[in-house]
Amino acid sequence: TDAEMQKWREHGLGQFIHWGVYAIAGGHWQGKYYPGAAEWIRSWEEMPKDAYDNLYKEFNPTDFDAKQWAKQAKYMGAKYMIITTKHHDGFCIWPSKYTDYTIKNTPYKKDLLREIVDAYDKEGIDVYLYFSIIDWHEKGYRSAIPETAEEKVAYEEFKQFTRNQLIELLTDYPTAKGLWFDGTWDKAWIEQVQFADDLEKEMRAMRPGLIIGSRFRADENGKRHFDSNGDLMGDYEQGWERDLPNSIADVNGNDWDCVMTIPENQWGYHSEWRGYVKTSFDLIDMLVRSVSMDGNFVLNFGPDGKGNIRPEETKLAKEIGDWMKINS
Ligand code: FUL
Repeated sequence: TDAEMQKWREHGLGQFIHWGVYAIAGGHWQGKYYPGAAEWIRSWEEMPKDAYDNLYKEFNPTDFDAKQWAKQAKYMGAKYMIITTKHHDGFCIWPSKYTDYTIKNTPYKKDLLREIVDAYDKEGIDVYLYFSIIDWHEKGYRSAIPETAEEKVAYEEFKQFTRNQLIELLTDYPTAKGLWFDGTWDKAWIEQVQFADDLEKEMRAMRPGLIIGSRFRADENGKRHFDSNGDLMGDYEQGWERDLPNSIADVNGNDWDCVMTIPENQWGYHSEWRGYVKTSFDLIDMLVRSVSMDGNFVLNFGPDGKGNIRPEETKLAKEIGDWMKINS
């Protein structure tokens, strides 16, 4: 509704967190450097899929302290945060009852999402749930349009699974303000217009005021990134430096946020950043430009497998926070 969107529009700065079992690998497998985005390592041909799918058995983030994360975000000046509940690998940081591939079955056992939501709520930072439609772990998931009868049945099951998980998230984490979708570019999903429409209606009826990211309705032309108004938020994805609008005219009255990585195209934890790493000067410049063009700027953090936010990120959060104290 208007009141919720109005609040979202005024946020200015947000925090994104990509965290999951890929953080254990940290962009390496058996000493080999993975040049892609760390959270994509499962898709690398050198990464054995079953090895990846068993990594969660080692996921034990004993250094994780949600309160400390939330305090740091607060100091930085973030008014909202987006947390990866499930990335493309399918691992759930909440104990979903629809799959075994969750935090519950790791040595850590406890509900990470609950700890995060509670800690950020306490700091007065609105929480948004990132959810990937791509799910490499689910049998029924397909990127291409299902063809055989068997594939079709499996894909229908996958759609119901997706729906169940979304309803579960909205039910069990009622303070979350919205959903930030990803991985909706698959041919199989793009076809599901009616299903997506119905699901969107169902979610909105359950949770009046819910904000839903524009990627939920992807189209093949990449339009998903910047096509929102009303209670959809559009986004520019900024793994690289491309795509920030040039002027307010480009924005065309739409709501948008710019999600930004600190190194080049790394969202999840990669132990070895290569290439250009943005400075607080760069980030503040992008924040100011985003806000001046009626957008929000969302800075991404990728904590490691133990739950530590890396020192480089902590330093930037502090520098941005110092600047915000004087200038915002
Ligand atoms: C992309 C994903 O593929 C990346 O891993 C990351 O999550 C980014 C925000 O969105 O589409």
